[in-house]
Amino acid sequence: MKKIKIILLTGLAFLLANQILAQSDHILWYKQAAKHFEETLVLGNGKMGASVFGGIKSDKIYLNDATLWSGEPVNANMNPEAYKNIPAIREALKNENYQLANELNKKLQGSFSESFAPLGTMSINFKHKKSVEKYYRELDISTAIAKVSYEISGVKYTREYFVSHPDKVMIIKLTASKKKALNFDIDFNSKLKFKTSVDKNVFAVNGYAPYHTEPSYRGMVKDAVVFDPNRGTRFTSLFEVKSTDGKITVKNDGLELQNASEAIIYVSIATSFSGFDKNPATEGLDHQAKASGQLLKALTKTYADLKTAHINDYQHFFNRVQLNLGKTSAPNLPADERLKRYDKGKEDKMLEVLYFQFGRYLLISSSRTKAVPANLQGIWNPHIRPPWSSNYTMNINLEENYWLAENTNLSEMHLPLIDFIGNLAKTGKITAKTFYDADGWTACHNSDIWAMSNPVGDFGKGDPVWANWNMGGAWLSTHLWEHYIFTQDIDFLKDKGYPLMKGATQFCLSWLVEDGKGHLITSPSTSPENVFITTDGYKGSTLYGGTADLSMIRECLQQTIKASEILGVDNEFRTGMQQALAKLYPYQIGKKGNLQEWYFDWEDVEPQHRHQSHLFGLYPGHQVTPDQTPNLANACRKTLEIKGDEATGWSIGWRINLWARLWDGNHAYKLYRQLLHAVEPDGVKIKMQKGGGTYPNLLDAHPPFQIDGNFSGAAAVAEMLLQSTDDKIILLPALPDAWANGSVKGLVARGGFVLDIEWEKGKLVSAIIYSKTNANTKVKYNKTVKEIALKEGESYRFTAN
Ligand code: FUC
Repeated sequence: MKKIKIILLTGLAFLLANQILAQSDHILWYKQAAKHFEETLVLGNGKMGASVFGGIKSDKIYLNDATLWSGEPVNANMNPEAYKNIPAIREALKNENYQLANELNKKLQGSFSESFAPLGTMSINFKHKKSVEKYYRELDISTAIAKVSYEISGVKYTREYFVSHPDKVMIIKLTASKKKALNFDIDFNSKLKFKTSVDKNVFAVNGYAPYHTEPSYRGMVKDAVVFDPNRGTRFTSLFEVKSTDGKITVKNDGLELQNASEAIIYVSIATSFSGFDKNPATEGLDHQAKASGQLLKALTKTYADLKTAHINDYQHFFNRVQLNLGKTSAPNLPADERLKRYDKGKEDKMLEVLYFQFGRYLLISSSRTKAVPANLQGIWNPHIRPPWSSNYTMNINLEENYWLAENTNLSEMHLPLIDFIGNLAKTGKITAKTFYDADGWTACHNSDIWAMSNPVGDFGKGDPVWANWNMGGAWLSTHLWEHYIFTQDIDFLKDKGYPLMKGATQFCLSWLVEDGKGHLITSPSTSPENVFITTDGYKGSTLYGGTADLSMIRECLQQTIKASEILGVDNEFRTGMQQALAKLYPYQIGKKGNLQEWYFDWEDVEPQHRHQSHLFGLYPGHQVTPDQTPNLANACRKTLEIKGDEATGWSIGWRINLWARLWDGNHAYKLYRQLLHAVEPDGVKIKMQKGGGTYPNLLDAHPPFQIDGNFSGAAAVAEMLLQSTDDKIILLPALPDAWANGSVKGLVARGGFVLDIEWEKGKLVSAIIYSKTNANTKVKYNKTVKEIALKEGESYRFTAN
């Protein structure tokens, strides 16, 4: 009897440990407040960002607005005669004089981009004197709500924070379990210029961003951050407190609340940004009216209503995808300790699910502002000269931010990028003409909220290895096609997508030149951000016919051809595209069995370099697959093997997707674990080659913090479970042994399909394929291929038998 009791009790304890105390797949929690930015809980409504420290005596919250950048509309016509240097560069390259070509290439440079600006820091300062017990801080990504709680002398204090998209404000609710125990004041500080004032119950901040900020990597240059009261983007930040029982005092330096048991803080932000081509000082939005309109409207609602509206809005997107990777035996630990434990090789499937869903959480929270995509740090940045200006880096990072948008069922969050591409096409038309004497439009290495599209480098001071890359138009145009092929939105393709794709293609067609051996190539060319060694031992970056350029152009041409066929337009133009496509210099396999990065089979200065743009055709492109092009797939594999598994966060994220496309689930999984390598929060220390991973708040570490790794990591999980092309869906193409049992609901496949997949012991059980339109496709699992034709709203159950 006693024995049975013990067994029962042990069983119960086990159950409790696994069910109730088991690791969460949606909550990150901590036993302490954040000390560093990389420990804060990030919240956002797609425009306003907040990074919550949750401090006990003083709770710091970094505030951001996606539209607050340094700078003003860019003069795209900044170097009108740059193109005149092209014949000389081409001549030097023809003569294999790479050094001269590289020097001349510097003449094809313009100004640097502007920087994403930090709006400021609000602090909620408490009058606590005694020591604190039971401190707890969490972010629940199933509701997008953060919480803090603790006890002091038996009094329980709680805080609840969210940033609402429907109500456009940040809300913080504070409670104390004892009457009059809640006492705090609120103040504000900023690295920007600002003034505070009182307007009835509102503590108001009005300020402005620099009209120019130099990239941080330029060091201590003169006038690195310049302000002018009559220039730059303006902002307003309003704070109001509502309390049922406390006394509120509003002063010129902040707000004070005394003797309350409950309070709600409302924070409303607006900027004067009114478009990439509008001067934010003279043609800007009425930011004061906007901020106060938002605030007044929110104040009329109850806390419960605000919270319900926020959760409903957020979950409308978030709940579309559910991932289950089976049972876990991991104990319930705070996120920081959990990462460290996982880093030692321990199992924690719920953390793997959490990281995937966290990527989706971040995209919903940072990408809902028209034509303002998530930047290098999403929308969360405390630095006035942030790493790499927290800008849009288009030789990988901006595109990588959006790899998860379509396949993880967040297509609406792709739209800010798509509209931004529309802006880039406008400045990019001038860039194409003035820098490259070319038709259409293109964009280069960097951009910013002003949609700058010129090559950077401060008119000749930049190293062409990064400054001169000009394939932004070709790469970005693939996002337009992907948006169409996933959504099947033909109106989008006709009205918005195709015209922009055509413009990007026109640039490619007029930029291509003959190599003298019957092929088309780019000249000059660079391959992000790698350095070759010629057979003579010269180390350089300007060459002709780089593989990365050609694979982006190939993808752009293939997709624009298909789009023109679907729309039944531009027959003659299509013939031109087809002819060019057939003449592109093909992929080459090098003596090491690798996919050649350079026109010739040259060595690399850094064979393990983080960039791998010449593998673009494998991922995110669709030119290389293990079954259709096995030799090229093997060459890509060889390149990845040479590169090894250590890299920066974004590079690891990309490599997971590359291995997934090689259908090597176990290698992809190995790198997924690597992406979750625990990195200490240490501010802005930069590591260029290795050391990528994850900070305690689950944000990606380049290092420093860069959000692309989060997004590509999430995209890669989907890519391991489901791949698709225009006419094929592949089920579980790269399922790792570690994920033997599981299910996923709501992943999206090209062709307008939504899938629920279930597997056991590493084998498919079934897949339900739901069609959003009338469509045909082939469904493949291992060797089984079935053709299906579905009407809008119909679904099909696929089993492997
Ligand atoms: C490119 C990369 C760096 C970094 C920066 C934002 O220049 O080479 O690693 O991600 O962009």
